[in-house]
Amino acid sequence: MSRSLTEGELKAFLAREREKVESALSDALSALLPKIPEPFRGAVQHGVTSGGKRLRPILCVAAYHVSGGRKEEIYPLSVSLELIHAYSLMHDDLPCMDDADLRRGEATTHILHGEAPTTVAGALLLPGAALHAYEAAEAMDLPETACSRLVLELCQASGGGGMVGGQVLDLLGEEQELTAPQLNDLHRRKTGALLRASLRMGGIAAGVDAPTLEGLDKYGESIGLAFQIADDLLDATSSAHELGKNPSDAELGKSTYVSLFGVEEAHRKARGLVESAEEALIQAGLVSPELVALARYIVERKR
Ligand code: GRG
Repeated sequence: MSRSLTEGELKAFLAREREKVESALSDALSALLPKIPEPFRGAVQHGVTSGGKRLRPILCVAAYHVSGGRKEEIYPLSVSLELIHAYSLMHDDLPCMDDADLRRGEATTHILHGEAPTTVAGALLLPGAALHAYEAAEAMDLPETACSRLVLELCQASGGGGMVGGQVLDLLGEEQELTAPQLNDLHRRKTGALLRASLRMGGIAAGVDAPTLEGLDKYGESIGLAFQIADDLLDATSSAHELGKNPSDAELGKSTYVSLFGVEEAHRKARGLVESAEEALIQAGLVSPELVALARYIVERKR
């Protein structure tokens, strides 16, 4: 069994990492906000700073560290992933998508700031994140090829073959019973692609060789799917108040791992994927109690 962090160590690790991520996000916002007219800034600010677990940057930094990377400038690079994630949640909550009024226990961005500013905020964050990633990679003194590759990873994960494509499949799949392969394809793109890119970008920033990148990739793919199964389990077994968000998957008529397999089997699948993630690290010779603990946290979290 791989070495993990104790509960206390994980709590301290997450708190420490979140603080650094928040600080890098605040710097990123200071660069982005002056580029848009003042009335639109509140929506961007809210979407990016209204809480969240900050898992994607934390995974990116952990992958960088286990790959031998030591520069503090990894934090600015890692938050490019969070800028994409923030845009996706803001747009996902819009009336033309999931029409949600509650997220992270608070009113959603369009409820507080209006639909047009929220649409603008998402549109600003998408290229803003790519630009931020490139500039952060340059500030790490990475070679030009690595800087371009990092932006490529971010854009591929966010685009039609990744998150946006997955969201389209999700919208088209409402009120339909999807098969397991269809559900896997949807979530590998919608949720999994950005999580997987988090690991890959950490590895690329550290200059890993191909087999190590492959190990991080496999870990990322497994936790990406495990994350979604855990999300479906939480959605099916917790109230909107406990989760701090609405509407539920059932209210939206969505197929989920729980509707397809039931609670027990979904739990079993999520645990199996965590084991696969740990195995991928072992196979690549990557020793990271942090990544092991994060994989377990992803399926045991309560939010
Ligand atoms: C134009 C079709 C089109 C799409 C735009 C809206 C969109 C792009 C993509 C939606 C992607 C999406 C909402 C994926 C869900 C991912 C997910 C499970 C989010 C929850 O992640 P957590 O738990 O959130 O990490 P916190 O709140 O902790 O940040």
